[in-house]
Amino acid sequence: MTLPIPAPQALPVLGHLLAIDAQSPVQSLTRLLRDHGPIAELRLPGRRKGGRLIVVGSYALADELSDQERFDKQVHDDLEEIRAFAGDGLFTAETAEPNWRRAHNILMPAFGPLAIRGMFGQMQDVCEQMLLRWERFGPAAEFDVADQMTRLTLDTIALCAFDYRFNSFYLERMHPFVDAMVGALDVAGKGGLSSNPLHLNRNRQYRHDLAAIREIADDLIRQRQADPQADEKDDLLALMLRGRDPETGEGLSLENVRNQMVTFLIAGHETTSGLLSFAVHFLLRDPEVLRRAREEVDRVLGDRAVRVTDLPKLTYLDQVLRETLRLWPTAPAFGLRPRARTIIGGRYEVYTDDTLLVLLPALHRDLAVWGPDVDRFDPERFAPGALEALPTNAWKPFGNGQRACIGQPFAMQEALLVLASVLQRFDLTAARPDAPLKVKETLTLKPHDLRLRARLRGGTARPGQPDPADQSVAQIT
Ligand code: FDE
Repeated sequence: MTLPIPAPQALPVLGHLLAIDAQSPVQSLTRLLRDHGPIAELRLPGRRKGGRLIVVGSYALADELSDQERFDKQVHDDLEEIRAFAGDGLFTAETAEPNWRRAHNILMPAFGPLAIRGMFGQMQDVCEQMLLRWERFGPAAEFDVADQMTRLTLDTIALCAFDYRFNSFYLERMHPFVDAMVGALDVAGKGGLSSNPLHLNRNRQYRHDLAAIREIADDLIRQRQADPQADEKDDLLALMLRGRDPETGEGLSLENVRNQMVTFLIAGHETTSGLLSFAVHFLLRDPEVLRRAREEVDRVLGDRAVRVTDLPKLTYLDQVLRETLRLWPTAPAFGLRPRARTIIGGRYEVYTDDTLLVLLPALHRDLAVWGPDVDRFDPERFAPGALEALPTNAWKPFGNGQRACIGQPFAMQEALLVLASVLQRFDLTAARPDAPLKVKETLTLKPHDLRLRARLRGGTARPGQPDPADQSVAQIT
């Protein structure tokens, strides 16, 4: 016997539109599931995909849906909109599109552990720029954490992947590419091109932004092709241009390379920036967590710069990052569809055109897994021992299976390095300690208007400066 999927009270025409706050859909859906139960069918006007939109937020259902034999990634409505500029890049491609597997096979090695270690010096180079800036502005200056972290993560992915410098820390306004990307993401989040005549300007700006994104990416490709030393480079772009899929011997078209570049810039910066910003929020709010984190940094690093070999020893910081991603998974949902008509949860029938949205902030607050104090920030949940005891598929901030995040090791290495360097060098304080956390939603989640002050720590004059003799650190020029 199957049952209809429970739907919250709906209005005619508008369906559940009013139950969902347009400014913070993820947070309102998370509350909705908490009150309504772990599965809900939502009726929303103006959806692009056929089929139903079904949101799930329990461990039991997420575990069942993580079976790749039964479910495949669904490029859900929001991702469909990003296709306007990321095209058939990895994030927005259907698994069945030939370009997905081709690019996946070619680019996987570039994100393996060894390759990521090789990017450490460039990550440190960008991190140094941020720290130096904080130092120069001095202890009275207030920084918007998400703004700083976004400059950092954008510059880092561009430098590591394409050997290109956005130099965001030297510019008041961000690089035109960033403006175009932020503008386009914003409009995409509102549904893309609009038929409403009042939106003429918005549409014009959107077309302009899309064209700018393509032009800048194409220009980077042309510069690389014209570079006499291009053959010596072994970054992601080089691999995209030269790599061959071992299964088929085929390479990527230039159009697909451009789509991948845009994809990596988008996927590689907003999410990691949010992760670092939320981690800073939790450290500022919890003196005991901050004390333990800093104790670890001082014990492992002392006064010298972080080396890539230190990272596996920063186990408490790693716990802090994982717990941060539990409470605020910055890419907050992923979509699945059944490969064939099937029954989930023992009683709900689902069809191949349905979108099943796994809502991560709800999954990560399932009382059955995390206990009664799910809202409490507690890195001990990921302590050795506790970590192994967690059920598979209870924590999914990087998605699932073959369509999981290719950038996970990259993002975690970058976040560890940055947190460790910041704690080593500065005393941090919240500039507005009483302000409650506000979470801003675009496609990703980020703390809104979180501000900090950073005072250089006493003792050694400038602890943690990379040592030029150390092979594993950046050459800072
Ligand atoms: C992916 C991803 C995912 C899945 C989605 C879906 O399914 O739809 C997720 C959930 C994620 N990702 C998450 C994240 C978080 C963080 C921090 C990150 N992420 C980061 C990063 C960095 C980089 C570079 C990246 N990332 C990238 C990426 C890509 C390319 C992708 C797609 C893959 C495939 O193939 O599909 C992803 N990512 Fe991430």
